[in-house]
Amino acid sequence: MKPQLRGDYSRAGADYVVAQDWARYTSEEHALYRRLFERQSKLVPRYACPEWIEAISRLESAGREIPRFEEVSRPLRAATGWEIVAVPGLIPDDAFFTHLANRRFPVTVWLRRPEEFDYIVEPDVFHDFLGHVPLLFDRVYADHLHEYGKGGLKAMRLDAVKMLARLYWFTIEFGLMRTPLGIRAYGAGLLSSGGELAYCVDDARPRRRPFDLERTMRTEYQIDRYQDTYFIIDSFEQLMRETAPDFTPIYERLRKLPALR
Ligand code: HBI
Ligand code: FE
Repeated sequence: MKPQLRGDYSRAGADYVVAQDWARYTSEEHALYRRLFERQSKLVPRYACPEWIEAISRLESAGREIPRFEEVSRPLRAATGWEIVAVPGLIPDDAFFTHLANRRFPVTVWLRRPEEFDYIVEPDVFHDFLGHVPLLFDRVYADHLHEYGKGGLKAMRLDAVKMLARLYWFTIEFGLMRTPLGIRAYGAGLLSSGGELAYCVDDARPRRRPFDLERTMRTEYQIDRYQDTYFIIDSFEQLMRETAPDFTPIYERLRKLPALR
């Protein structure tokens, strides 16, 4: 792993799973989590997709304190067969994809520091939990992410992870959805962001393109600022349908083409 990663990887097994050790969170950390949640709560009624809003309403304790993963895994298993596993932070692609391919979503155990309230580069428990986990209660999204995990393992064999990672970035992390209420966010990087959640919907500057599989795979992204380009899906069914084909010939074709912005 890259040495600058923050988490404690010394206790992680080969699958990078650790114990959440919930009792170790301090009351300051729970309070910081609650403040992060409260800020997002003011934004999501206007900017989050309906599936996310529906799911979060079922997780009543989600905003009070840092959640106990096991307590959320129980209803999640019943709903879509997914569960949460605790990890020290970013993990290698093969471990990440293997978890997804087995309906296990890796959630980082640690919480950002107070001075990172507005912005953090590495995913923390707030991003991973609040951004990703609620949508795993949605049957179609849940099935899609399972397929993505299997596709990731295949992309590794085909040396195409970079292209697949762009698809992930512009959908699962920064995706927009057209709804009867207007454009809404379903990407976890948006749902967990204090600034970009309104920006991605309201601001005139970014490009907003209809979802285009090959274009997402060719589009470069920035990890340290708001996106220049967002892709809009019509529904999770559309995302599922358009990502269903075998990517092998697509990768072969696209790897010879220049990247887009
Ligand atoms: N690890 N914990 C964690 N979370 C991620 O989102 C993640 C990861 N490792 C690799 C990875 N994402 C990406 O390389 C893939 O989605 C492409
Ligand atoms: Fe994420």
